[in-house]
Amino acid sequence: MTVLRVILGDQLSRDIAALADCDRASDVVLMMEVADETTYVRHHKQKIALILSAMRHFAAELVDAGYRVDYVRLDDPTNTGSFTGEIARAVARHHPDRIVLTEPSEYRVRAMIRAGVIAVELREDTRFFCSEAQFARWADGRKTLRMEFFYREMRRATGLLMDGDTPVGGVWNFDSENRKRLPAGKQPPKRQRFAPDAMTTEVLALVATRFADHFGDLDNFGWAVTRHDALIALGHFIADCLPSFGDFQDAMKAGAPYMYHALLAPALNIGLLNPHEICLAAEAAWRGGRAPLNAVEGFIRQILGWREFVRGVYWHQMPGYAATNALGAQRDLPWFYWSGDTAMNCMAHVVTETRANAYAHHIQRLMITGNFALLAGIAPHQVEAWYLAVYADAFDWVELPNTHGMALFADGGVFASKPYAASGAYIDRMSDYCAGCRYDPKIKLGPGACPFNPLYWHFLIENRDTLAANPRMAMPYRTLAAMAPERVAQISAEAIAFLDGLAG
Ligand code: FAD
Ligand code: DLZ
Ligand code: SF4
Repeated sequence: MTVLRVILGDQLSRDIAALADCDRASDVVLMMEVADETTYVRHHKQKIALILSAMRHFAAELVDAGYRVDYVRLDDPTNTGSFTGEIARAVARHHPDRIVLTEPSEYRVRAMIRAGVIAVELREDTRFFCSEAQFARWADGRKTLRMEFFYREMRRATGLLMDGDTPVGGVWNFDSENRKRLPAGKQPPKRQRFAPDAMTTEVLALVATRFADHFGDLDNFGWAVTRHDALIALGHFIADCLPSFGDFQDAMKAGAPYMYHALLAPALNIGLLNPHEICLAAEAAWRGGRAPLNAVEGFIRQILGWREFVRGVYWHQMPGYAATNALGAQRDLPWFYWSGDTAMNCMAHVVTETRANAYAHHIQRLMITGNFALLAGIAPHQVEAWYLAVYADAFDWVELPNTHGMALFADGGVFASKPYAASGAYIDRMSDYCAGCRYDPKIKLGPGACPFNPLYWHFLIENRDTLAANPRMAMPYRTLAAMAPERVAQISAEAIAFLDGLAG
C-alpha cells in the first residue's frame, strides 16, 4: 500500500500531521514548486527564494532521513503549474491508495484542494496553540472578539508565564512599559544573517531570472532556510535582542530596520520553528534572569496572543471577512508604495527598507504604511495585495486580519475596538523620521504641514457616520466638534487636494 503524503511550502516541519504514521519504505512524499503559487500575487523576490530554497533543503533532509521524496521543480518542463495539476500527475506516477495532506493554511488553497476531483484526506494542522474548533468555541456568542481576553485564556491553558492561576508579576500585560523612543546614540545589535549555500545560490539565480519584474532586491538575502539555521536565529534573538524587545517594541529609527525585533516570522510561518519552542525559550530567558518580564511578556503575547488570535479570526470569519469594506475605502494604491518615491520621509524609509529586506517591523507596517492607507481611504483589497506581496512572512491567514482588520478597520471592528489612526505627532514621537523630512509634524495646515495631519482630521470627518458613536473615538470627535467651521473646511480642502495629487 502506498500513501501519497503532500507537503506544501509552508508545512516544512518534521512533525507535520501529514507525515505522522509515514511508512518511509512504501509511502511517497510529494513537494511541488508551482507557477500559480509563485505568481498569485507578485511576491517579493526574497519571499519566493526563501520558500523555494527552504522547500529544497527540507526535501533533502527528508531524503537523508530515508523518506522517498518526489520533488517537482519549477523549471521542470512537464510541471503543470498548479497544486491540483501536480497532485494529479503524481497520482498517475505512483498509483497511491490514499492521499494525505495537512490542512492548507490559506482559505484559497484549502478551497482549491477541497474542490479538486481527487479525494484527499485532510488532517488538522497541529502546529498552533489553539485549534480552529477551540477558537470557534471561545468566539461564538461573543459580541466582540478582543485579543486581550483570548490571550489570558491561552496563558491559562498553556501555563506560560503563570504562577498557578495568576500571571507572573501580578498583571497580564506590561504594554504601558513598552512604548519608549530609542535614545539618541543607542544602536540596536547587528543581526544574524545566513550566507546563501550552493542550493540557495541556485534558487537565487532562478528567481533573479524568472521573477526579474517582481518587487524587491535579492542582494540582502540572509534568511534562515533550514531548521538548523532558524534555531541559531532564535538563539541570537533571545540572547541579543529580547532583553530590549519590550522597551523599544514601538520605536522606529531611520537606518535601523530591525530594531530589537525577532525576524522569526518567516521561519515560523513556513514551519522551520514552532511557536511552542519560541515561547518556551523566551520564558526560560526570564526565569533565568536573562531578560526582563516586560520584554518577555510582550514577546510571548505577540506569538501566543496575536498570532493565534489572527488565525482564529481568519478561520472564524472567512470567506465573508475579506469582502467587507466598512469605511467604503475606494482609492487606488499610490505608486510610491512600490517605488518609495515620495517626499514623506517615513513612507520613503519603510518602502525602501521593505524593498531591500522583504521586512518591516510591526509598527512600521501598522503606523506608517498601514496608517497612511487607512487615512487616505485606499481600497482594502489593493492594500492587502501589497502586504501579501512584499513581506517574506506574508501568508493570507496572518496578513489578511492584520491588514483588513487591524490596519484598515475594513471589518468595522470585528478585530479592533477602534481604528489605529494617527497624525504626524505619533510618528514624530516614536521615530526620528520627521527630523529628515521636508514636512513638519508640528505644522497642522498650510505650507510645510505634515500630510498625516490634515489626512487624520479628514479621515474623521469623512467617517463620522461610522465612527463618531464609538466611545473610544469620543475624544478626537470632541476636538473636531470644537474646531471653527473655516478650519474644518480648510482641512478638507487640503486633504482632498493632497489625495487628488496621489493619482497623478
Ligand atoms: P516581532 O515583532 O519580533 O514579533 C515576534 C513574533 O510575534 C513574530 O515573529 C510573529 O510571529 C508574531 N507576531 C507579532 N505581531 C503579530 C501580529 N500582529 N499578528 C500575527 N503574529 C504576530 N505577520 C506575519 O507573520 N505575516 C504577515 O503577513 C503579516 N502582515 C502584517 C500586516 C500588517 C498591516 C500588520 C500591521 C502586521 C502584520 N504582521 C504579519 C504582524 C507583524 O507585523 C509581523 O508578524 C512581524 O512584524 C514579523 O516580524 P518579527 O518576526 O521581527 O516580529
Ligand atoms: C508562497 C508560495 C510560493 C511562492 N511558492 C510555493 C510553491 O512553489 N510551492 C508550494 O508548495 N508553496 C508555495 N508557496 C506557499 C503557498 O502559496 C501557500 O501559502 C501554501 O500552500 C499554504 O496555503
Ligand atoms: Fe512622516 Fe510627516 Fe514626519 Fe514627514 S513630517 S516623516 S510625512 S510623519
